[in-house]
Amino acid sequence: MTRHLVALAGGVGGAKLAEGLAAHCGDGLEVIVNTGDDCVRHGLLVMPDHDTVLYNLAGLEQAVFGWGIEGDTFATMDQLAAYGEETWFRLGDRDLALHIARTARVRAGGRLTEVCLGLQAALGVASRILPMSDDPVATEVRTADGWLEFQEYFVHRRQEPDVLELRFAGMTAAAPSPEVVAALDRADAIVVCPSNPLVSVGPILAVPGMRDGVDRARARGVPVAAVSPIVGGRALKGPADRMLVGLGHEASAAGVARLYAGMVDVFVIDAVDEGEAAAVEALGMRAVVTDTIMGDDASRARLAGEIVAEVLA
Ligand code: FO1
Repeated sequence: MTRHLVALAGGVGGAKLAEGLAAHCGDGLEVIVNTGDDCVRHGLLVMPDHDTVLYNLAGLEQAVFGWGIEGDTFATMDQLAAYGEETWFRLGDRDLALHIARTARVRAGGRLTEVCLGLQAALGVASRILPMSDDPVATEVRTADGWLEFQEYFVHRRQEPDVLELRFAGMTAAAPSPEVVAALDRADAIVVCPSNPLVSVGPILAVPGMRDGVDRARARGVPVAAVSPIVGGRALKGPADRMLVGLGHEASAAGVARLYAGMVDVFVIDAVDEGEAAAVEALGMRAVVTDTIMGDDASRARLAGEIVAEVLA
Protein backbone atom coordinates (compact mmCIF):
# COMPACT_ATOMS: atom_id res chain seq x y z
CA MET A 1 0.00 0.00 0.00
CA THR A 2 1.33 3.45 -0.92
CA ARG A 3 2.34 5.52 2.09
CA HIS A 4 1.53 9.21 1.74
CA LEU A 5 4.08 11.72 2.84
CA VAL A 6 3.27 15.44 2.79
CA ALA A 7 6.16 17.91 2.82
CA LEU A 8 5.90 21.66 3.42
CA ALA A 9 8.55 23.54 1.46
CA GLY A 10 9.85 26.91 0.40
CA GLY A 11 12.57 27.40 -2.21
CA VAL A 12 16.06 25.96 -2.54
CA GLY A 13 16.54 24.20 0.84
CA GLY A 14 13.03 22.79 0.75
CA ALA A 15 13.45 21.65 -2.84
CA LYS A 16 16.64 19.73 -2.02
CA LEU A 17 14.93 17.72 0.72
CA ALA A 18 11.83 17.29 -1.47
CA GLU A 19 14.07 15.75 -4.12
CA GLY A 20 15.49 13.34 -1.55
CA LEU A 21 11.99 12.48 -0.29
CA ALA A 22 10.81 11.89 -3.87
CA ALA A 23 13.60 9.35 -4.29
CA HIS A 24 12.03 7.35 -1.42
CA CYS A 25 8.31 8.08 -1.83
CA GLY A 26 7.79 8.76 -5.57
CA ASP A 27 4.10 9.26 -6.27
CA GLY A 28 3.37 8.93 -2.54
CA LEU A 29 4.93 12.38 -2.00
CA GLU A 30 2.92 15.60 -2.08
CA VAL A 31 4.80 18.86 -1.53
CA ILE A 32 2.80 21.87 -0.35
CA VAL A 33 4.74 24.94 -1.50
CA ASN A 34 4.77 28.55 -0.38
CA THR A 35 3.22 30.95 -2.89
CA GLY A 36 3.88 34.14 -0.91
CA ASP A 37 7.01 34.75 -3.06
CA ASP A 38 5.01 34.61 -6.30
CA CYS A 39 5.18 37.68 -8.47
CA VAL A 40 4.16 39.03 -11.84
CA ARG A 41 7.12 39.82 -14.12
CA HIS A 42 6.66 41.11 -17.68
CA GLY A 43 2.97 40.25 -17.34
CA LEU A 44 3.72 36.61 -16.43
CA LEU A 45 2.94 34.74 -13.21
CA VAL A 46 6.22 33.50 -11.70
CA MET A 47 6.07 31.04 -8.79
CA PRO A 48 9.67 30.77 -7.51
CA ASP A 49 9.14 28.16 -4.77
CA HIS A 50 6.82 25.96 -6.86
CA ASP A 51 9.20 26.19 -9.80
CA THR A 52 12.33 25.52 -7.74
CA VAL A 53 10.74 22.35 -6.35
CA LEU A 54 9.51 21.43 -9.85
CA TYR A 55 12.94 21.79 -11.48
CA ASN A 56 14.59 19.86 -8.65
CA LEU A 57 12.11 16.98 -8.91
CA ALA A 58 12.46 17.00 -12.69
CA GLY A 59 16.28 16.93 -12.42
CA LEU A 60 16.57 20.24 -14.29
CA GLU A 61 17.72 22.58 -11.49
CA GLN A 62 20.63 24.96 -11.91
CA ALA A 63 23.40 23.42 -9.83
CA VAL A 64 24.99 26.51 -8.26
CA PHE A 65 21.97 28.71 -7.43
CA GLY A 66 19.41 25.92 -6.97
CA TRP A 67 16.68 27.90 -8.81
CA GLY A 68 16.14 28.15 -12.55
CA ILE A 69 17.20 25.61 -15.18
CA GLU A 70 20.73 24.29 -15.67
CA GLY A 71 22.32 25.65 -18.84
CA ASP A 72 19.53 28.19 -19.43
CA THR A 73 20.29 31.27 -21.53
CA PHE A 74 19.11 34.86 -21.02
CA ALA A 75 18.62 36.21 -24.56
CA THR A 76 15.06 37.34 -23.77
CA MET A 77 16.29 39.29 -20.73
CA ASP A 78 18.94 41.00 -22.86
CA GLN A 79 16.33 41.96 -25.44
CA LEU A 80 13.90 43.17 -22.74
CA ALA A 81 16.72 45.34 -21.37
CA ALA A 82 17.15 46.79 -24.87
CA TYR A 83 13.51 47.93 -24.65
CA GLY A 84 14.19 49.57 -21.29
CA GLU A 85 12.41 46.91 -19.19
CA GLU A 86 13.66 46.14 -15.66
CA THR A 87 15.62 42.87 -15.74
CA TRP A 88 17.00 42.51 -12.23
CA PHE A 89 14.76 39.45 -11.74
CA ARG A 90 16.56 37.07 -14.11
CA LEU A 91 14.23 34.76 -16.01
CA GLY A 92 16.00 32.30 -18.29
CA ASP A 93 14.71 31.60 -21.80
CA ARG A 94 13.64 28.03 -21.00
CA ASP A 95 12.28 29.05 -17.60
CA LEU A 96 10.13 31.68 -19.35
CA ALA A 97 8.31 28.91 -21.21
CA LEU A 98 6.89 27.70 -17.89
CA HIS A 99 5.64 31.18 -16.95
CA ILE A 100 4.14 31.71 -20.41
CA ALA A 101 2.28 28.37 -20.39
CA ARG A 102 1.07 28.79 -16.79
CA THR A 103 -0.09 32.37 -17.29
CA ALA A 104 -1.94 31.49 -20.50
CA ARG A 105 -3.73 28.55 -18.85
CA VAL A 106 -4.71 30.54 -15.76
CA ARG A 107 -5.93 33.44 -17.94
CA ALA A 108 -7.99 30.94 -19.95
CA GLY A 109 -9.80 30.05 -16.70
CA GLY A 110 -7.68 27.18 -15.34
CA ARG A 111 -7.49 26.77 -11.57
CA LEU A 112 -3.93 27.41 -10.36
CA THR A 113 -3.38 24.00 -8.76
CA GLU A 114 -4.77 22.12 -11.78
CA VAL A 115 -2.60 24.17 -14.11
CA CYS A 116 0.51 23.46 -11.99
CA LEU A 117 -0.28 19.71 -11.82
CA GLY A 118 -0.56 19.64 -15.62
CA LEU A 119 2.83 21.31 -16.05
CA GLN A 120 4.42 18.92 -13.53
CA ALA A 121 3.03 15.91 -15.40
CA ALA A 122 4.42 17.30 -18.66
CA LEU A 123 7.91 17.24 -17.09
CA GLY A 124 7.37 13.67 -15.91
CA VAL A 125 7.35 14.47 -12.19
CA ALA A 126 5.66 11.62 -10.28
CA SER A 127 5.23 13.47 -6.97
CA ARG A 128 2.64 16.26 -6.75
CA ILE A 129 3.61 19.86 -5.99
CA LEU A 130 0.65 21.73 -4.54
CA PRO A 131 0.51 25.54 -4.24
CA MET A 132 -0.52 26.28 -0.63
CA SER A 133 -3.63 28.01 -2.01
CA ASP A 134 -5.33 28.84 -5.29
CA ASP A 135 -5.92 32.31 -3.87
CA PRO A 136 -3.26 35.02 -4.26
CA VAL A 137 -1.13 35.73 -1.19
CA ALA A 138 1.84 38.12 -1.26
CA THR A 139 4.56 38.24 1.36
CA GLU A 140 5.68 41.79 2.08
CA VAL A 141 8.50 42.97 4.34
CA ARG A 142 8.72 46.27 6.18
CA THR A 143 12.16 47.88 6.09
CA ALA A 144 13.44 51.36 6.92
CA ASP A 145 12.23 52.27 3.38
CA GLY A 146 8.67 51.08 4.08
CA TRP A 147 6.82 47.98 2.86
CA LEU A 148 8.50 46.09 0.00
CA GLU A 149 7.21 43.32 -2.24
CA PHE A 150 9.14 40.14 -1.38
CA GLN A 151 11.26 39.82 -4.54
CA GLU A 152 12.09 43.55 -4.40
CA TYR A 153 13.61 42.85 -0.98
CA PHE A 154 15.05 39.42 -1.76
CA VAL A 155 16.52 39.88 -5.23
CA HIS A 156 16.62 43.59 -6.12
CA ARG A 157 17.88 44.74 -2.71
CA ARG A 158 19.84 41.49 -2.11
CA GLN A 159 18.24 40.92 1.33
CA GLU A 160 20.34 43.83 2.62
CA PRO A 161 17.72 45.93 4.47
CA ASP A 162 16.79 44.78 7.97
CA VAL A 163 13.31 43.29 8.09
CA LEU A 164 11.25 45.05 10.78
CA GLU A 165 7.89 43.37 10.16
CA LEU A 166 6.21 40.84 7.86
CA ARG A 167 2.74 40.66 6.41
CA PHE A 168 0.98 38.31 4.00
CA ALA A 169 -1.39 40.35 1.82
CA GLY A 170 -4.55 38.45 0.87
CA MET A 171 -4.08 35.81 3.56
CA THR A 172 -7.37 36.31 5.40
CA ALA A 173 -9.32 35.64 2.18
CA ALA A 174 -7.18 32.60 1.21
CA ALA A 175 -8.03 28.94 1.72
CA PRO A 176 -6.10 25.71 1.13
CA SER A 177 -6.99 24.16 -2.23
CA PRO A 178 -9.08 20.95 -2.26
CA GLU A 179 -5.89 19.07 -3.22
CA VAL A 180 -4.06 20.43 -0.15
CA VAL A 181 -6.94 19.48 2.17
CA ALA A 182 -7.05 15.98 0.64
CA ALA A 183 -3.26 15.58 0.93
CA LEU A 184 -3.31 16.41 4.65
CA ASP A 185 -6.32 14.16 5.19
CA ARG A 186 -4.56 11.13 3.66
CA ALA A 187 -1.07 11.88 5.01
CA ASP A 188 0.74 9.11 6.86
CA ALA A 189 3.49 11.56 7.83
CA ILE A 190 4.25 15.26 7.45
CA VAL A 191 7.73 16.74 7.00
CA VAL A 192 8.53 20.44 7.35
CA CYS A 193 11.53 21.02 5.07
CA PRO A 194 14.57 23.12 6.07
CA SER A 195 13.07 26.34 4.72
CA ASN A 196 12.86 29.80 6.28
CA PRO A 197 10.32 29.37 9.13
CA LEU A 198 9.12 32.98 8.83
CA VAL A 199 8.75 33.65 5.09
CA SER A 200 8.60 30.13 3.58
CA VAL A 201 6.91 27.80 6.07
CA GLY A 202 5.23 30.72 7.89
CA PRO A 203 2.91 31.66 5.01
CA ILE A 204 1.96 28.01 4.38
CA LEU A 205 0.90 27.52 8.00
CA ALA A 206 -0.86 30.91 8.05
CA VAL A 207 -3.32 29.94 5.31
CA PRO A 208 -6.63 29.79 7.21
CA GLY A 209 -7.45 26.09 7.72
CA MET A 210 -3.90 24.80 7.02
CA ARG A 211 -2.87 24.48 10.63
CA ASP A 212 -6.22 22.76 11.37
CA GLY A 213 -5.38 20.22 8.66
CA VAL A 214 -2.00 19.51 10.26
CA ASP A 215 -3.56 19.30 13.73
CA ARG A 216 -6.29 16.92 12.44
CA ALA A 217 -3.55 14.68 11.03
CA ARG A 218 -1.65 14.74 14.32
CA ALA A 219 -4.85 13.92 16.21
CA ARG A 220 -5.06 10.75 14.05
CA GLY A 221 -1.52 9.86 15.17
CA VAL A 222 0.31 11.15 12.07
CA PRO A 223 3.88 12.14 13.04
CA VAL A 224 5.22 15.54 12.03
CA ALA A 225 8.97 16.00 11.55
CA ALA A 226 10.81 19.24 10.84
CA VAL A 227 14.39 19.87 9.74
CA SER A 228 16.27 22.91 11.02
CA PRO A 229 17.30 25.39 8.31
CA ILE A 230 19.74 26.91 10.79
CA VAL A 231 23.06 25.10 11.22
CA GLY A 232 25.67 26.43 13.64
CA GLY A 233 23.65 29.61 14.10
CA ARG A 234 23.67 30.42 10.36
CA ALA A 235 21.12 29.98 7.59
CA LEU A 236 22.48 27.60 4.96
CA LYS A 237 21.04 29.93 2.31
CA GLY A 238 19.15 33.19 2.40
CA PRO A 239 18.48 35.68 5.20
CA ALA A 240 16.71 33.44 7.76
CA ASP A 241 19.33 33.97 10.49
CA ARG A 242 19.22 37.79 10.36
CA MET A 243 15.47 37.80 9.91
CA LEU A 244 14.93 35.57 12.96
CA VAL A 245 17.01 37.84 15.19
CA GLY A 246 15.50 41.03 13.74
CA LEU A 247 11.99 39.76 14.45
CA GLY A 248 12.74 38.77 18.03
CA HIS A 249 13.59 35.10 17.66
CA GLU A 250 16.81 33.16 18.10
CA ALA A 251 18.99 32.23 15.11
CA SER A 252 19.63 28.68 16.27
CA ALA A 253 18.18 25.22 15.73
CA ALA A 254 16.46 25.46 19.13
CA GLY A 255 15.11 28.90 18.16
CA VAL A 256 13.44 27.38 15.08
CA ALA A 257 12.18 24.42 17.15
CA ARG A 258 10.52 26.93 19.48
CA LEU A 259 8.52 28.33 16.54
CA TYR A 260 7.24 24.83 15.73
CA ALA A 261 6.55 23.75 19.34
CA GLY A 262 3.14 22.10 19.69
CA MET A 263 3.07 21.08 16.01
CA VAL A 264 6.17 18.95 15.55
CA ASP A 265 7.05 15.56 17.06
CA VAL A 266 10.54 14.99 15.64
CA PHE A 267 13.02 17.84 15.11
CA VAL A 268 16.10 17.12 13.02
CA ILE A 269 19.22 19.15 13.79
CA ASP A 270 22.71 19.07 12.38
CA ALA A 271 25.54 17.27 14.17
CA VAL A 272 27.26 20.63 14.83
CA ASP A 273 24.20 21.61 16.90
CA GLU A 274 24.18 18.45 19.01
CA GLY A 275 24.51 20.64 22.11
CA GLU A 276 21.00 22.01 21.42
CA ALA A 277 19.31 18.59 21.49
CA ALA A 278 18.33 18.93 25.16
CA ALA A 279 16.78 22.38 24.55
CA VAL A 280 14.80 20.91 21.62
CA GLU A 281 13.60 17.97 23.71
CA ALA A 282 12.54 20.35 26.50
CA LEU A 283 10.03 21.72 23.96
CA GLY A 284 8.37 18.30 23.78
CA MET A 285 9.97 17.06 20.55
CA ARG A 286 12.33 14.17 19.92
CA ALA A 287 15.63 15.55 18.65
CA VAL A 288 17.35 13.63 15.85
CA VAL A 289 20.98 14.62 15.32
CA THR A 290 22.50 13.93 11.90
CA ASP A 291 24.36 15.49 8.96
CA THR A 292 21.76 17.81 7.39
CA ILE A 293 23.95 19.39 4.69
CA MET A 294 22.56 18.35 1.28
CA GLY A 295 25.45 18.98 -1.08
CA ASP A 296 24.60 16.35 -3.68
CA ASP A 297 21.85 13.92 -4.71
CA ALA A 298 23.27 11.18 -2.48
CA SER A 299 23.22 13.36 0.66
CA ARG A 300 19.65 14.50 -0.12
CA ALA A 301 18.52 10.90 -0.44
CA ARG A 302 20.41 9.87 2.71
CA LEU A 303 18.88 12.62 4.89
CA ALA A 304 15.45 11.95 3.41
CA GLY A 305 15.89 8.23 4.08
CA GLU A 306 16.68 8.89 7.74
CA ILE A 307 13.58 11.07 8.07
CA VAL A 308 11.36 8.55 6.28
CA ALA A 309 12.66 5.84 8.62
CA GLU A 310 11.71 8.05 11.61
CA VAL A 311 8.19 8.95 10.48
CA LEU A 312 7.01 6.11 8.23
CA ALA A 313 8.47 3.20 10.20
N1 FO1 B 1 16.96 34.73 -7.12
C1 FO1 B 1 17.92 35.66 -7.26
O1 FO1 B 1 18.70 35.86 -6.32
N2 FO1 B 1 18.04 36.42 -8.40
C2 FO1 B 1 17.20 36.25 -9.45
O2 FO1 B 1 17.34 36.95 -10.48
C3 FO1 B 1 16.20 35.23 -9.36
C4 FO1 B 1 15.34 34.95 -10.42
C5 FO1 B 1 14.44 33.87 -10.30
C6 FO1 B 1 13.65 33.51 -11.38
C7 FO1 B 1 12.76 32.46 -11.29
C8 FO1 B 1 12.68 31.74 -10.09
O3 FO1 B 1 11.82 30.70 -10.00
C9 FO1 B 1 13.46 32.08 -9.00
C10 FO1 B 1 14.35 33.15 -9.09
N3 FO1 B 1 15.17 33.51 -8.01
C11 FO1 B 1 16.11 34.48 -8.15
C12 FO1 B 1 15.05 32.82 -6.73
C13 FO1 B 1 13.94 33.38 -5.83
O4 FO1 B 1 13.93 34.76 -5.79
C14 FO1 B 1 14.13 32.90 -4.39
O5 FO1 B 1 14.85 31.72 -4.32
C15 FO1 B 1 12.88 32.60 -3.65
O6 FO1 B 1 11.83 33.47 -3.87
C16 FO1 B 1 13.15 32.47 -2.14
O7 FO1 B 1 12.66 31.24 -1.77
